[in-house]
Amino acid sequence: MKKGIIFDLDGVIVDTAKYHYLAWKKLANQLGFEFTQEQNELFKGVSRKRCLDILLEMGNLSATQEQKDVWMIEKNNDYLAYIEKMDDSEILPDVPKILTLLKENAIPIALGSASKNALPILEKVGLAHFFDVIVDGNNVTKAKPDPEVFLMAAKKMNLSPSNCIVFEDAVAGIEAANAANMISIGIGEKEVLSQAKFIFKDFTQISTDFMKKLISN
Ligand code: B16
Ligand code: MG
Repeated sequence: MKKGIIFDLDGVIVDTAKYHYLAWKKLANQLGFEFTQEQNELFKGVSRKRCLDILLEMGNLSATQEQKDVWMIEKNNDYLAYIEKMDDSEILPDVPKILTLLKENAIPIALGSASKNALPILEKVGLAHFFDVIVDGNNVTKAKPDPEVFLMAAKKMNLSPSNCIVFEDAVAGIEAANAANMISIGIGEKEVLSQAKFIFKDFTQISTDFMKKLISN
């Protein structure tokens, strides 16, 4: 059966977590508390709305939905200012090599991201043309670890979930891929992503042979 590959964005294709961190930190500081890089780890793969709720819990603050909406807009505007300056130098190592190999083998490529800014980021770094399907935070109602984002990507590729392979850097994303009955490949630390079927530190550790076996029928 034909295979399809689904990529997460932040932490797999580009490292936008550092920009999310700076924008959330600015908001936290404005609200009167600190926000560390370690705390930012909890935000990876998590929706913007949920991130704000976690941030407010960290600061022991509560707010009306109206106020939260204002803060989310402010945070996103700060984040977009960083995105605006991105270029292809921010693509994580060997990502173009893997995407090219998949294209050469006519394997459908999808994006499955929680971000509502996914398309502009892909365009900024010059990778948008590789993607046959994009499912992101604008399309889904349920955030990872719910499998909705990946199931929607499979459907748009006209593939059954069991023929899809997911590259993910977040625990919630690996859980979502497993719940979707897809092959999960963790990009990051073994200790963190232990629920993934395969784990690699980054794409430089993935051989062409491994990729060819993965996509073979
Ligand atoms: P936005 P991914 C996720 O991207 C990020 O890891 C997470 O930190 C962020 O809160 C989320 O996107 C929403 O992003 O504010 O741009 O809609 O890893 O799912 O590609
Ligand atoms: Mg991610």
